[in-house]
Amino acid sequence: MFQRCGFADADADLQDAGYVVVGLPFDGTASFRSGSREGPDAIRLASFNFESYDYNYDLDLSEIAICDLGNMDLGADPVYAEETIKECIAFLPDRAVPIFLGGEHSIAPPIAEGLAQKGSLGVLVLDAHLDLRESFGNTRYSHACASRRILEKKGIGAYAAIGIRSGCKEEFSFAKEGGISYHSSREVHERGIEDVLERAIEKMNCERIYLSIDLDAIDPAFAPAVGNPEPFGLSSWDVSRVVERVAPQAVGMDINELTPAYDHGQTALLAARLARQFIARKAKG
Ligand SMILES: [Mn+2]
Repeated sequence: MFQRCGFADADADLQDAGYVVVGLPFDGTASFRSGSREGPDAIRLASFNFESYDYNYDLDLSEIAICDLGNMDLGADPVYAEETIKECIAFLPDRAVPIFLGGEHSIAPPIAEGLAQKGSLGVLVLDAHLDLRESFGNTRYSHACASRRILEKKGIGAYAAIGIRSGCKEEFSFAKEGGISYHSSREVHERGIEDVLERAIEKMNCERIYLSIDLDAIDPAFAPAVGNPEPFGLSSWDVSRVVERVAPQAVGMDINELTPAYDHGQTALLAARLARQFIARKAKG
């Protein structure tokens, strides 16, 4: 009789919630394929494909207090979007672990800034791209500058990127000169995700981690519907392993860059499954 909406099993009110889902439908700086503003609702729709019971952790997501606040009205101006996202972080109760559904990757810097105000924060980024440009397309707020902006935020005590396989020469020089920790997808392919992940986390050496998943970190074979697809990426298993390892100490996560118009559903399904795994793993403790 009534159409389902919101993320599956997210039927709690904000004041009771341990987890809060927020849609950030912003794609104002998209540089190749736009449409990630449709991402949050595509992930929500895909989330209904899955059982509420997660056999990996032997718990039922319908018994976990999850709230879906819906989508923020972010418009198309990146400055406005950044300010609005910061207001959202300040508004969220500390008790609720946020899961942000993008939207393009430029949603991550204001989230990291807001969460860093609540305590020193390490940011772990999964991405094909270094995103270390000073500016791109005439704006410093571009999704191609996301990691550069994250690194500039106050309270970011540590940073690492995994899945890297694209950037301009200046970005790689900037990373090298600044001692910025990044791991290529080739490294993951050759040494395995466990080894790379442990090295990255050990070097970060921090208690509070924010996990930002740009879906283009994953190989286009598994996640084709992204703004800037790059072959030779991580597998779905690699990313699942990252979620499993990081969730217990994570203070939040985002999944960004899903462009549903280029999907046959598999990218949205993977995004939804990763979000559900994050919640289940964290709830397991
Ligand atoms: Mn990227």
